[in-house]
Amino acid sequence: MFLWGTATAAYQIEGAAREDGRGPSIWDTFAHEPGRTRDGHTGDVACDHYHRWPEDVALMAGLGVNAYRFSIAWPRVLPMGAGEVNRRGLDFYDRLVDALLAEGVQPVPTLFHWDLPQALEERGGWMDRDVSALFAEYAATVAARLADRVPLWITLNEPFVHMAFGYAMGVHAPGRLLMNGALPAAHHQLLGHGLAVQALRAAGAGQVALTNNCTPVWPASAREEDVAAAEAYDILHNRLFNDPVLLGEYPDLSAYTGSLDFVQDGDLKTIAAPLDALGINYYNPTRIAAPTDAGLPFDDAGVTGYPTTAFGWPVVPDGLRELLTGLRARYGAALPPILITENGCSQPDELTENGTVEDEARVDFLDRHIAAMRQAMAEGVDVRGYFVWSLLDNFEWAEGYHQRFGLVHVDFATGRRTPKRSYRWFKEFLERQNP
Ligand code: PNW
Repeated sequence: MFLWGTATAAYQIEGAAREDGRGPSIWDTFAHEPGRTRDGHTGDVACDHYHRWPEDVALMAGLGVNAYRFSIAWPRVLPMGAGEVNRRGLDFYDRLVDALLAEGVQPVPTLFHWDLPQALEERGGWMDRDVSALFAEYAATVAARLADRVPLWITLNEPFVHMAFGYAMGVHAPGRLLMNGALPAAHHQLLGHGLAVQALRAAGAGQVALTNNCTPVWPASAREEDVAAAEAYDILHNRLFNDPVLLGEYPDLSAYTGSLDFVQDGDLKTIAAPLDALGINYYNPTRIAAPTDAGLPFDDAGVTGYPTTAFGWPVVPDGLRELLTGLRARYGAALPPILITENGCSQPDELTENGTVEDEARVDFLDRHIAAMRQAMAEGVDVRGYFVWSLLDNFEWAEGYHQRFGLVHVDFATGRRTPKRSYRWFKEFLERQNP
């Protein structure tokens, strides 16, 4: 069965940040620091999904999806990151899983979507190697409760974005500005992934995947310097996270570091544990030029000549086909089946006076990206699922509530949900698919 779904993440939708024993996460801390998010927005309430989840499950049932990708908040399950388990946190996801299954919607939980327990940040966050093992313990705790009903698990969401935005550039939690010094945060996430795969398998968790955010990298010109810079960027964004998992080795990281002393014997074997699927989040390609200063080995030259989303991201559906066929060409038989675990766009999405949201641009975006995915499948790429980001308008990290990605409009003052035109379009699209 091809999985057609929607995706969300805990901190972006749940709210109830201090309820039922949930501990603080690095995103609570970060969003409450002045100047970190647009207009000081936080996820304290967000979509209030923690209370309104029955309505959200009903929205998915009405949409006709057969899968839902959500994330589990580590600090709800283990308020201090490790040690004492908060039963009420697990109870929430247990109820959600049962409600989804009752509607014929397969739950696809992601164990880490950037909301690290604050207590673990105090010991260094993902810069601390021991956090990898603690992540696997957390995975085991969740699986012990849910593995009997959850057939497919995702360990991490986008370790690249978490490393780059959270640890290198400081624009996401935990707000560190380590630049190239952030590489251990990549390795320890990957090691945590590998250890979590072992823990999930031991708990009888069924299928296990990892989600990477990947981008086709275009050199700004055919000049040798631009081509070399594009290669360096491809290594950082894509290959740093795909090669160790699929091939058991790191790409050449000499443009970023002189030493991989944080990699210990046996780590790569752990990281390369066989996967049942690779999750790919696709938003846009990246155009790269030679660096103009001595800092990084590349410059972002910007993709021009395409329409853009409200975020300013270029809309390039064929980039998805290019990405998927490129992965197949690079990894060959080592590439597991692929799930598109996120694809979508932000749009202004104003609620009109008659209570509708006419988001034609999103309909067009989704239609063309699904066509591009199918083109890649026709060219031999084994894709098993597609999840729209997102079910709901939600807390878009540093952008707060200013970027709307949902098929369903959310009025953040009241929590009121209004399905957009794209929701009706996707519903009709799903009705046309073979069962
Ligand atoms: C993803 N980029 O993040 C995340 O998984 C979601 O939580 C998020 O809401 C969604 O995409 C939309 O942003 C990304 O700059 C953040 O390349 C940044 C980038 C890509 C994905």
